[in-house]
Amino acid sequence: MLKTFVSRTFATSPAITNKMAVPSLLPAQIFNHKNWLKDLEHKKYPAKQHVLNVKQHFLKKSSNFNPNEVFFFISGEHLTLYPYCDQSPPFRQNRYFYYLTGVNIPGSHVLFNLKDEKTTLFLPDIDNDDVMWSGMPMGLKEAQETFDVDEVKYSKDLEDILHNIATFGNNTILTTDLNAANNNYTQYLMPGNQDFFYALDESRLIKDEYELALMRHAAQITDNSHLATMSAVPIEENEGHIHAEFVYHSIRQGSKSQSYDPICCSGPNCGTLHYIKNDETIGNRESILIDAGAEWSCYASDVTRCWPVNGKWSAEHLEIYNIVLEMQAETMKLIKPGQSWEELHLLAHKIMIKRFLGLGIFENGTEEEIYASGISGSFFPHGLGHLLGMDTHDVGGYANYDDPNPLLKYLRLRRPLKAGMVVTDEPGVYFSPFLIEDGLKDPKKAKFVNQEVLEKYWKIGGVRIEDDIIITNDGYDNMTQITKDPQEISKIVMGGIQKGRSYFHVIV
Ligand SMILES: [Mn+2]
Repeated sequence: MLKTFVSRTFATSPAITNKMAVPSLLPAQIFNHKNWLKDLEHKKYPAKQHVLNVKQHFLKKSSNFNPNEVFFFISGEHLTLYPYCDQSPPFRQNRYFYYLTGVNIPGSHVLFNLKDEKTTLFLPDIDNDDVMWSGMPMGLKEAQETFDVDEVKYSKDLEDILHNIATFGNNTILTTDLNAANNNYTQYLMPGNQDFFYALDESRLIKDEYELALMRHAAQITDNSHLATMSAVPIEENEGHIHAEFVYHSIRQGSKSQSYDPICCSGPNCGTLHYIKNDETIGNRESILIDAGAEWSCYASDVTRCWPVNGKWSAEHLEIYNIVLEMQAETMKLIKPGQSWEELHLLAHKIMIKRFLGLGIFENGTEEEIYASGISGSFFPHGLGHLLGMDTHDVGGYANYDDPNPLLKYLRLRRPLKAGMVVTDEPGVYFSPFLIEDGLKDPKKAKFVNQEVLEKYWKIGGVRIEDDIIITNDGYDNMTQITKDPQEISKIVMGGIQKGRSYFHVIV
């Protein structure tokens, strides 16, 4: 029997056997299915190295403290309840806490002594009610074996320990902020120190091999989920079905959380950058855009693909798709340490302008004049890409949302590339009435736009292509393997359509 990737088939149905001739696009045939997690077996999340990274960056920056009198303290997230309700929102660990511990247990804390470089993890006290409802939590011995920390204690010891540190000499206990998770200890803590934030963010900026393996695994789940979604058009009548398909396949692969709310749009909705309504009927619209990424062990992936609903690209859709593909390919080629990200972002604008002149959407000016007018920002309003890590828009990019250059305003990464960073390369071209009409109000911009030609493109909404890229010592490594070749995409979509609705497991 065909070992099918779309595993929700009715394997015994004779109808399926008849359809065996359809070329099956199993991920194993497309992706190099290396098991990245295998490399991590018998290794701990490198929390100790992480806390030492933070210390090193902190000492380089901070001259206000005697390092022998400084402690770092961060509380992980607690489980909170919805108001007037005994249920809690999905648990999402504090990323700074996770970076220093690798611990995903609600109600934990970490303390680091810069002088002796000792890390102490505090687990939540055992609560009999919790044990009844949720089972026995991890104990001290198991935690010591599991996590890369020097010592594990229960939280009941924390008050005395912090009190002793804070009342001795000139000690300072730095924390990020005062919040619900650390409000029992606020009197001992100094929040908001900018050097501490700087040290945390600079450390998180550069990913080590362990973190990269987690991210590669997340990217692999995402590749498979995009492939599944792209090949199941017969059961995707509504944008919500696309959303459901992606999440279903992510969970089947062990990823219970998405890195962010999936953006699943059709037709003109593809022009809304963070469209998350995901609830309209696709009907006879021609374009799909899905921006979705599975999360693995608190590490994110973030990938966007577009496809034609019936598998056949309309001329306009393919024209725009190829422009975005070129914007991505040309910028990606130049990715290496030392490269200015602003320069790549602006290069993507220049490519778009050149191709828009070719299509006749832009007219009445040279590439330089049109670039200088800023009108390209109405069609490519967001940044070329952002840092990716535990957060989808990861720390350390130092965006300048007040930049007087409107083309750079929304660029979330404003520093030269460095080996060990992970970035997304995600150019896009959109036909959003809101953005374009706003641009057309300015006659200095409007004169370059042929509105009659523009008419043909509204139906597409937009195209974005987004991959997850590791900056290496001499270039880059693209973690994203799901195809972006328009012909291959066509084949995958049509392969799914040929299988017909009955091929898929769908109850309603
Ligand atoms: Mn992104």
